[in-house]
Amino acid sequence: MNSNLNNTPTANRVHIAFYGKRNSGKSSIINAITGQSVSIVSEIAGTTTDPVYKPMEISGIGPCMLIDTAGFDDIGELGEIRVQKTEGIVEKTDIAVLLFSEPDMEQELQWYEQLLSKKTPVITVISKIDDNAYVEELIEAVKKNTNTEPILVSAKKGEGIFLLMEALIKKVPDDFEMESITRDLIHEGETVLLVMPQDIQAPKGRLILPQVQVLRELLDKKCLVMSATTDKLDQALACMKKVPELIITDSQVFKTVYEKKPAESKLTSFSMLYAAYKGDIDYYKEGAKVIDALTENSKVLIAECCTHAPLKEDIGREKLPRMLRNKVGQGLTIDVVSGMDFGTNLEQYDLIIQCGACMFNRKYVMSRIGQAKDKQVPMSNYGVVLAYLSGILENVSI
Ligand SMILES: Nc1nc2c(ncn2[C@@H]2O[C@H](COP(=O)(O)OP(=O)(O)O)[C@@H](O)[C@H]2O)c(=O)[nH]1
Ligand SMILES: [Mg+2]
Repeated sequence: MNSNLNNTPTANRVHIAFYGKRNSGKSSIINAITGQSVSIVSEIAGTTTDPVYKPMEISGIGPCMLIDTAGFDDIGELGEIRVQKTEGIVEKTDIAVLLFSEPDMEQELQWYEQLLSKKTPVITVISKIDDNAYVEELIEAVKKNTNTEPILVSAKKGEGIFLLMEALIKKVPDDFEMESITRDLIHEGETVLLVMPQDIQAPKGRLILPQVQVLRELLDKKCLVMSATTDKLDQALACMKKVPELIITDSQVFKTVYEKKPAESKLTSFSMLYAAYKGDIDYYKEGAKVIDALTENSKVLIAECCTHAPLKEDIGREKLPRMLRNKVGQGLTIDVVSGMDFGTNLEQYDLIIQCGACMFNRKYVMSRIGQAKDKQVPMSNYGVVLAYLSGILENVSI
């Protein structure tokens, strides 16, 4: 993942994934779109093994991420693993391109249903039309079974690629460009104070992604921005001619900042803003309140996205568990999962606490929330829980 200022972060790109049987021509279409050999094309079925990610810019869409998957008809032990990986991709697909290349389309239609159940827009494609004896038959069957108008493509001859791009542009979800991270909390010409302790957790020599993105957005909004570490908070406030309209703080020092802030200043945290930007803030708030009802017999799942080597005072592995156990009792069971792993038996938990998910896209986080809701498990988020445990959730602007 890149948090370079020049690059659009992966999580903010429209994720477009290609699904189809082995050899249906997925890699060839991606290559035709990107105009370069991103994925290895081969007549040997199963050439694309792990999903291949290609970041690119499509005019009309903006920054996107093309994802080439292994065929969903893959066989054998390894094949099964590849199909599982493809299933994982479904969770983060914003737009799916589903290829049909032969009359037996039972699997294609199963994947179509699965994508629809995730509310993912699907573009159907009939591939290899320059050398496909079943084109007419396929058009009829796809129309009948999916109620979509398939796009006819020959990657070899470059036919239909432009139509496919047009279809992609039309399918970009309306809510994709979440208007802004700071939403209506701040406007042009207003003053914001950012409290950003650069402690042991902070990467050397740079800011973390949420800080970079918020700062950039505030500059785009033409706000006046002052930044300070926690120990310089008093000085920062003292040197401002009028109090800042908004203070955005690192959650770890929420309480300190709340106690020191001018009454007129609204207060929020980077992680609360992200919780709302990436997830369902109302569900998270409800989830945090469940903490009061936890007992030593309860089970909590902490889900973090980064697979970083945990540092001392790691929030997910040390700080939150300690705060929770201090409140509930030392016997409280807390499991921690990281990366794409989200646990399969969610129903055993009384509460799930998700990290800020700065590396994942909104679609993926919403899919996790959907799973929790399906199993009726309350879910919250690091920033929201920290605000709740500090006793100031109701005083946070969001
Ligand atoms: N005739 C023809 N062959 C194609 C076309 N697209 C792909 N192929 C061939 O079909 C085979 C599989 O293509 P590939 O893109 O690797 O399929 P994937 O397994 O779905 O990624 C290769 O031999 C390609 O050259 C097409 O539009 N027309
Ligand atoms: Mg391939």
